[in-house]
Amino acid sequence: TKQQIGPDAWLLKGFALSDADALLAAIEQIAAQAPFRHQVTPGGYTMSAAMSSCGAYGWVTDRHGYRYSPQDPQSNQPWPAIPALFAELAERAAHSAGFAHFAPEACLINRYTTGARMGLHQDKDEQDFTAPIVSISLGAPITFLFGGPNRSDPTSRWLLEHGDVVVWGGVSRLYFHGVSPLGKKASHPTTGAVRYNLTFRKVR
Ligand code: MD5
Ligand code: FE
Repeated sequence: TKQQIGPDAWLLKGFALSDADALLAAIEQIAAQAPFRHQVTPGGYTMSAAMSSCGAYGWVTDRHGYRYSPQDPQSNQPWPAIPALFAELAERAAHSAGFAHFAPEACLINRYTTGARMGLHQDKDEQDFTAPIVSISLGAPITFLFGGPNRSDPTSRWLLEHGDVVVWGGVSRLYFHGVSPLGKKASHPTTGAVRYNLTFRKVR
């Protein structure tokens, strides 16, 4: 089913379910080359979600700022390529939400364990805000918080479960959003108490 959660923002319930096992296997392969790490923000905070990336660019943060980098700063090697399955699925999801020909350049992979969260923020390190962002949730469920163009706007809450895909475009693309801490009882038969989120982005 397709639910509208904001202007040009769509929740595609279970869209990736039939590909979930293959996605998880691919994440494991990517992490063997570009291990999950807890990055530090410019403000000096260590992020509770561990991250890796694949694609032409990966999202990195350190004391100096946030940016997209063609290399993994941990290895000084290029990031692993985006698997064909990832790119095809992201393109299909974007298309079904009304965005034709989406070709992601970056795939950020977030890994949440119990208590990990992501505070309200905007994604604005990309140069092209006309391209949508596609997100795929795998593993344990989490509550997604979706606000508006201002930090102080009220938030709506949406449960993101294994296999769910969300597409953000248009003005929703710059709305504040985050996720609540992963619950102590949150789990999934395949991943246990772990949630993965893939976000596909056009960067340049
Ligand atoms: C997550 N990730 O579940 C969250 C939410 C991120 C991030 O926010 O930046 O990695 S996935 C939802 C999301 C991603 C990008 C943009 C928007 C929502 N949005 O424009 O609302 O790991
Ligand atoms: Fe975000």
